[in-house]
Formats: sequence, C-alpha cells, structure tokens
Amino acid sequence: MEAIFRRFFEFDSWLGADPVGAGNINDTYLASFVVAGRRQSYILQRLNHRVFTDPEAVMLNIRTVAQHLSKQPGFPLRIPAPALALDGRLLQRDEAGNFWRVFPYFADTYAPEHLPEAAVAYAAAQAYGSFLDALCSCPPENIRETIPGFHDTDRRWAGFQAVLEQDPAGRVKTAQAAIERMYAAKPVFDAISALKRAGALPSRITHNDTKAGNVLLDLHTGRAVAVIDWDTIMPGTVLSDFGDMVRTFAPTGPEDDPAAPQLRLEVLESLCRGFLGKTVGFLTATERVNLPLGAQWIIGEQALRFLTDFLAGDVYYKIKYPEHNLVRAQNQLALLGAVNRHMPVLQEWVHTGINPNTR
Ligand code: GN1
Ligand code: MG
Repeated sequence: MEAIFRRFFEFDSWLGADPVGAGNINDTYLASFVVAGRRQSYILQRLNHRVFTDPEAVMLNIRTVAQHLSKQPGFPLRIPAPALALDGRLLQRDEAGNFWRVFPYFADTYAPEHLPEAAVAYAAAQAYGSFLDALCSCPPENIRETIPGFHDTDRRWAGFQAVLEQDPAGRVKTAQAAIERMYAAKPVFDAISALKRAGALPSRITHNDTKAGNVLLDLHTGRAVAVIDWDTIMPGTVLSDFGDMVRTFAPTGPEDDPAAPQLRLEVLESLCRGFLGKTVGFLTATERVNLPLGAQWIIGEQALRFLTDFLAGDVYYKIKYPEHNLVRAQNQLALLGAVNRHMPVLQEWVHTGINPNTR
C-alpha cells in the first residue's frame, strides 16, 4: 500500500494504513505519512473493478460532481474531491491489476455505520437532500451510467428468474419461502416500472447508496460535514435515494440481522422531515407523493438482489457464512412487510414533513 501511496505523494516516512468503513464492495483504508515533520492522513481506497467495470468513468463522474458542487454558492457540505496522483491521474493500478484512488480525510468526523438515532437520521437526510438539490442544476447527460441498469428492476427481475431456472448453486429449494415472498412483492416493481415508462419521474443525478454511514458527521456537534461514497452517482430518480434511506436508517437491526426488523417510527419521521426540508423546493408533486413507493421499491429490490446473489452462489456481495445472502434477503423481505404495514403514516409524513408542528 505504501508503494501505491508513493504514486500520489512525496513523503518522508510511512506510518501505515488501517481498514475503515463497512462497505460490501470496495476496500477502504485510512493511511498516514509524515512529510517535513508533519503527519498527514488520507483515505486510500481500492475500487472493486468487478462491480465497477469502467473505473475511469466512475472517476470522471466523481470529478464532474465535485466540480459542479464546488461552484454552488451556499452548498453546505465539504466536497471529498479525489486527489491527483503525481502523474496527474486520479487512478493508479497496482501489479495485481487493482485500481486505487485517494480522497481527503476529514478529521474530527465519523461515519454513523450503526443504525442512526433520530437526530443523526435528521442530519443525514438533510445532507442527502442538500446534495440532491445542488445537483439539480447539473445536467444528467454529463454523468455516465457506470453500473448499467443499477436500478432497472425489470432487468434485475429477469436476472432473478434466470438463476431460478438454472439453479447454478443448487439452492432454490432452501430459498423457497423467500422466493414466494419475493413474488408477492412484484406489484411494487410493476408500479415503479409503469411510472418510469410513463416518463412521470424526472431524470436527476442521484447518489444511489444513501445509508447513514455515507454521511460524515462532526464528532462534536453532530452536524453533517460531507456526503461520501460517490461511486454509484448516476442518473436516476430521487425515489430510490429516499427509499434507500428508509431501508437503511429506520429498521431496528442491521440488514443481515437474522431477526425480523421492525421500523423505528421516530427515526422514520425525522428522516422524512430532514429530507423534505431540503427537497420540497425542487420535488415535483409526482415525486413527492411517490416517495413511500420508493421505499417499498428499494427494499424489495435489495431483497431481490440478495436473493439473486444467494441463488447464483454468492458472486457479488462479500459474505461471512454460506447463508449470509439468504439471511439478508429474508431480513429485507421482513422489512418490506413492516413498511407495507406503515404506508399510511409514511404517506402522512411525506405530505406534512416540512411542518415542524406535526405530531
Ligand atoms: C453495496 O458496499 P456498499 O455498502 O457501499 C451496494 C449497494 C447495496 C449495499 C447493501 C455498488 O454497497 O447497492 O445497497 O451494498 N453497492 C453496489 O449493503 O452494488
Ligand atoms: Mg457504497
């Protein structure tokens, strides 16, 4: 790792690199070195090029967004612009063919990787809201679709059916109950597809991985400092960013908890308020009214992705034990059930979310 780092910076001594974060895809380290007697720290990250097959396009997107945000007067967050290596490039390739990049390290911040309490949910949802708002003026045509069909649920459904038919890992039998519940969620996917086909959802630049842990908070004040993990920034619909917040902020347990999650309603309410407070200015009526559908969609889609990966033999997500992806899928299906039961209250908060006097 030191050798890679030396392609980005000239320094006197290397202090080492420690893993940080809890991502399922990339490998992230906090690396430090000494230059002219001063310690400096940066984030060093290996980009998973099996998932991001066009690393250069990912970095171009990140650069376009960083440049756009840096020109927005009043944008309230810091911008994790990638560092240029000594050869002027944003990516460096090691002997094993891995791609590495470096980001600034924001001292005195933390990523709330655990399930956020209401105040954290509020701050993080505001941060994502501000991020989306500031990107409204950046033409989506300037952003590449780095993972084609990332939220194309029809395509993901077809992929699911293909593994069901082929059963390459011999796991269809074990997953029968989850498969049946997956079919029960199909109407949600159809509703989203219909909205997309009708052109009812404006194309916007979205983040596509809006978990609380991708917002850095100030250690002392708890205020949002930066939105990070920009790899999945792509053209899409805000429904998915809202949905992924509900999916990751509001449950009572992590996405791989074998116990069925419940919804923490005070967290859900805070997230609606924080998000709508920053987005009502640009959301269309159709977008706003369909935010709760976005939650059903993204939770269902995540269940579909985990289940498909289980059936395919664990080819995408990192796993810690053989049933891990099935447990994740069951968890997400249970979460979808909880959201389905709370649709009326979620609808209400989405409609009144900016009124501080509600409830
Ligand atoms: C992946 O590794 P992480 O947490 O950044 C995935 C997301 C999933 C998430 C589920 C590029 O994100 O889409 O929602 O796992 N990222 C990609 O834990 O597939
Ligand atoms: Mg991510």
